[in-house]
Amino acid sequence: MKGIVVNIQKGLYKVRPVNGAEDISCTLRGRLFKQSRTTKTLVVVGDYVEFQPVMGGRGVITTIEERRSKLIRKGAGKKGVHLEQVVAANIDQAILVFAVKDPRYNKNLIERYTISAKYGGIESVICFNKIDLIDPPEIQEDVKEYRNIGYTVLLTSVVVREGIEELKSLLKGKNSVFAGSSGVGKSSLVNAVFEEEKARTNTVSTSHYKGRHTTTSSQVYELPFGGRIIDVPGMREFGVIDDGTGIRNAFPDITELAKRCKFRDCRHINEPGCAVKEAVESGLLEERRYRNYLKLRGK
Ligand SMILES: Nc1nc2c(ncn2[C@@H]2O[C@H](COP(=O)(O)OP(=O)(O)OP(=O)(O)O)[C@@H](O)[C@H]2O)c(=O)[nH]1
Ligand SMILES: [Mg+2]
Ligand SMILES: [Zn+2]
Repeated sequence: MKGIVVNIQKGLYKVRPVNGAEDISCTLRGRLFKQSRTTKTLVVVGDYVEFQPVMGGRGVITTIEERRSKLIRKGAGKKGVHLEQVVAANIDQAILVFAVKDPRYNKNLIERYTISAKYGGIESVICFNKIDLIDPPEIQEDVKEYRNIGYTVLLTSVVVREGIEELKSLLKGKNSVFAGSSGVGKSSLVNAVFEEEKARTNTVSTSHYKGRHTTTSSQVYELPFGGRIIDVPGMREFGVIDDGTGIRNAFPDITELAKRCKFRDCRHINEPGCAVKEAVESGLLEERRYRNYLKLRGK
C-alpha cells in the first residue's frame, strides 16, 4: 500500500494511505531502520512510502519514494558539527513566516530561506505576520523590495484576521510548508486558515516566546479546498545548503544586474565596470543584501 507520512514521533511514522483509509502508525523495515540511524532524515513528513500492514493495526514501511522537492537546512548538531537536514518533502511552495515584531524578522535570514527553498525545488512566499503589532508603513520598504524582486509577499495578522483569505487562495490546491523561527505564528496561521484549533499554539503572552518551541513535531493538514499544509517546529538555526542554483535563483535582481558587468566572469567585488557594485553605489541595490549575497556565495 502507498501513503504519505503525515507525522513522525518517537520512531513511529504516521502514514496516511492514498486510498483514503485511516492513518496508520508504522515502523521502518529492518534495512531502513538501520539506515535511519546514520541518515538522520531518511524519512520525513511529506514523503511517499510503500507500507505493509502488520499485526496490531500497525504497518511497516518498506520503501521510500524519491522526493520531488525538499526543504533542506543546515542545523547545528552535537559538538558544533553541522548536519544537513531535510525538513519536509514533496512540497510546491514554502510559506516563509516572519513576524514583524516579537520576534522581529531578519532580512539575512529571509534570504537564507529563499535560497534553500529554491535549491530544493520550492517556490517561496514571504509572509509577514503579526502586522497588528506595528504601523504598516514601518515595513513598507521591505515589502516593496521583496515584491520588486518578484516574490509574493503577504501581510497577515491572526489577531485581527488580516490577509488570511489571500493566504488561503495561495494555498489552494498546493502542497505548502509553513517554515520559520519559533514563535512567529506558523501554527496560529494554520488554525486561522482552518478556522478551528487544529494545531497547538503558544497562547501565553509573547514576552517569553524565545526558544519556546510549541510545535514539537511536523504535521500534515489536508485543506478542505484542496492541497495540504505542513506545519513544522520553529527552527533555531537555518543554514544554507546550495550548489549555486539556489543563490542564482533567489537573487534574480543580482543575476539580472550581473549581465551588464563589463567582465563576464565578474565576481562583483572590485572589478571595473561592475554593474552590481554600481547598483549598490547608486542605492538601487541594498548594501546589506549585496553583502549577504557575497557571504552566502562564499559558502
Ligand atoms: N499579535 C499577534 N500575535 C500572534 C499572531 N500570530 C501568532 N501570534 C502569537 O504568537 C505566539 C506564537 O504563535 P505560534 O503559532 O505558536 O508560533 P509558531 O511559529 O507555531 O511557533 P513554534 O511552534 O514554536 O515554531 C502566540 O502567542 C500567538 O498567539 C498575530 O498575527 N498577531
Ligand atoms: Mg507551531
Ligand atoms: Zn560585477
